[in-house]
Amino acid sequence: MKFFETILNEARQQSHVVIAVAAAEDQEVIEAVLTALQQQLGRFILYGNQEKIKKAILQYAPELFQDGRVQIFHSLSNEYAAKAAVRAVHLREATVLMKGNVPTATLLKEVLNKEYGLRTENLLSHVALFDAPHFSKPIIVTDAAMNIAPGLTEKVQILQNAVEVARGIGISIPKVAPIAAVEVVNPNMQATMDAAALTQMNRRGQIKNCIVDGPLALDNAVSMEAARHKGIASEVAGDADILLMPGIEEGNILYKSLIYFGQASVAGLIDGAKAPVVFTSRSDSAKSKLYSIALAICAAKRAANKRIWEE
Ligand code: COD
Repeated sequence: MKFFETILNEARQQSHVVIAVAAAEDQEVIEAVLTALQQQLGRFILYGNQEKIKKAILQYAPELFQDGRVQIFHSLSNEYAAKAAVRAVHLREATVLMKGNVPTATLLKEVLNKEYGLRTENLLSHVALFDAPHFSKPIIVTDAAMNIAPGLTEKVQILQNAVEVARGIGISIPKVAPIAAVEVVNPNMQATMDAAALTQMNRRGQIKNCIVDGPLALDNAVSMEAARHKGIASEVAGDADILLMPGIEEGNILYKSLIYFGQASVAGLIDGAKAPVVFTSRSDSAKSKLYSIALAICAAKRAANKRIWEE
């Protein structure tokens, strides 16, 4: 996992970043937080059942109680923990939010809260970065967890969020493949129509900082041999950095296939909000949770730099 090591190194340089964890009293979440602290990644505010959190920390790494990089705030329930963690980011007490032991929809509803949430004028979307020893390069899949059935307008923003994340980890002009079942436009297949429109929007400068070409089927997006076999002449075919999936079902299935069949490691976050949200499934390994924290720290740094340029 060479690429994830690079991201960990990059994130280590942002030691001032504060991560608010919503419902931290989960063994895997605590393990990820403690590993992150041991790896010198940021500082943490943990919301949830104080007694359980303390017990878990004392069990795994009692020395971390002393160094002041972790604070605990008691919450009566996981819902309150989600609210409190979101509020902390809203009030800029923290710069990254992390999902702990709380259902996805509960946390997302808090993030979207109009009064104290983390909404911006952008669409929020899920971005997952995968790497595996046999991959020739890391690959981003979006959106596997937030937007259920995006239309063209939403796909533009999902794509742009993924491009921002890619640029945050050093892929300056990412190649984007809008994925469909086939690589030709078929008016009966909406994914191919959207892919063609996105490609043209990119050519006309409506979608910037990336090269978009589609529709592409999964094989000719990631395999040069498959692309050549189909006679596809494209800068993206066989070399995509970002796979834009047609909907949440396809995105989620690809996400889990890469982990379970492809032995890939993943780092996941929600982008487009006021702050990146570390977003992993319960089934993701502690390593994946660590990589997700590192990826979110890199995204927070890029967002901060962008704000400075824009102000
Ligand atoms: N970005 C920005 N604003 C949004 C977004 C978004 N992606 N989604 C909804 N909003 C805004 C709307 O404009 C509206 O103002 C408000 O939020 C509520 O919108 P609803 O009523 O459409 O949304 P909710 O609250 O019913 O649902 C939003 C969820 C994100 C919870 C919903 O889309 C969802 O359940 N997504 C799938 C999550 C999931 O189960 N993932 C599983 C894999 S881990």
